[in-house]
Amino acid sequence: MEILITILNWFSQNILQKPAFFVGLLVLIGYALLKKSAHEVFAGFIKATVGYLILDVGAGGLVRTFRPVLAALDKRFGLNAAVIDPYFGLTAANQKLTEMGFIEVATTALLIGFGVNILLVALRKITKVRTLFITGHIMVQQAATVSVFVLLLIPALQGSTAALYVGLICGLYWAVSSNLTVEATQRLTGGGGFAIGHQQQFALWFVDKVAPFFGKKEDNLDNLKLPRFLNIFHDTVVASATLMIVFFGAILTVLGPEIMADKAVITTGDVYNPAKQAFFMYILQTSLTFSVYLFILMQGVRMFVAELTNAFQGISSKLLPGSFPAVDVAASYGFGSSNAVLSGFAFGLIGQLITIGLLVIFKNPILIITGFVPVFFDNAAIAVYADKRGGWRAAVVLSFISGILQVALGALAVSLLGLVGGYHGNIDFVLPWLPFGYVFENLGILGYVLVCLFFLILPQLQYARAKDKEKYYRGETQ
Ligand code: ASC
Repeated sequence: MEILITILNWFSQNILQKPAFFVGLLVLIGYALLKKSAHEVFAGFIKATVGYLILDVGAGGLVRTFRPVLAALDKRFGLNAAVIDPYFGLTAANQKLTEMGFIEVATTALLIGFGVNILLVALRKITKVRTLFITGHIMVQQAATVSVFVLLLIPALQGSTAALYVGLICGLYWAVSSNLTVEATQRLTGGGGFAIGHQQQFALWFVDKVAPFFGKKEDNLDNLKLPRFLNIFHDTVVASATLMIVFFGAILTVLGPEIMADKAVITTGDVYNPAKQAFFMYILQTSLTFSVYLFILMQGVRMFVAELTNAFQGISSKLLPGSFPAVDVAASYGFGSSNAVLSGFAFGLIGQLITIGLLVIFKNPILIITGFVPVFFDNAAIAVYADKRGGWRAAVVLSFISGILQVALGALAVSLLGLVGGYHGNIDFVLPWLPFGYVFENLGILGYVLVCLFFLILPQLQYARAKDKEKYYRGETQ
């Protein structure tokens, strides 16, 4: 017994609490199960582990660059600033979990959640769930954010089985939300055979339902003339750097050189040195440094995701033939109007900027900063799906509304969870997750149970509404 406990402790300390090795191990096991050759298993392990370590470098850099700005904003205006972006959100959630002493929960929950999803699909005759969520980097981010939601807001679940509760609800969310996107995605792609496993499944389901009320699908975005300069935003580095220059340019200009050079305020990270650099260049360098670390971080993500997806896909196709893989939302973009992605980004950004302006005018204690991932990927997807069903009006209105919600409800989420520097920000993580958070906070364990039941009921309703039950399982539109 003692030996067992020693082994478990070792495993927890060295693997579970070190996500890089945990993700590497998942890939190693996945590839071994798929009977890949030893050198492929080894290469997969290395790429997944190194990829995750690179992500850590990026995340550390973001924190270091952001801290001086956060300290100055707090000192000068009593403001907490948060970038609404899942990478900033992951960093903030992990900091919170570390403070709470639950950093290992998120990775364990990821594994449990994946298992729950597999089980729900295996029992699909009962559960009506057809989709397996295999987007690894998204699962890493969501497991961290959901851990904070569950453990912070329901202290009664903070015991030694914490990871079980978080894992169960993660698995339910992954399975059920992606299952909601089957029909909409099949309609969009003309039977592409996949569903969405990303960060806007509830929104896509909703958009697919309401878009037809806005107009005719024949009046689509292909007929809309967009300014040519928008094309530069197809490039992640250009887009994120531009956003950072705009936001940090404005913030640092308002803060001014004195406070950024004050060693009593800026206790960690780089302090501005007026003798060595013009303030304008310092602002530019700080803003661009965010893009550098985001780039590093995404590079790492790409490395481990490719391996994790292969491993997960292999496992699911062996274990669950006939199920739908739920994949990255970017897979849907090629099926929309050529203008849809950039229109969604542009109108979502306008919605975000207006709402941020209102937060500032009304002196909200939390300053929201636009992050690249939600404003681009969520709103692009919303426009793609909306345009397909209700034409350009639906795309414009719905991505604009999404931008407003991302900021307004994102600010509420930051204060509910007491996060510093960032929040997940994607549309599913304001709706439905913010209301879930309030339910957890007010009803405790009962709230947790109700949310789980809500998840379980959704696919049943979808199935009950399907006229042709065989088509439901084949994912054919009714
Ligand atoms: C996200 C996220 C990314 C992007 C990518 C889009 O939510 O974390 O890196 O969207 O998955 O293809």
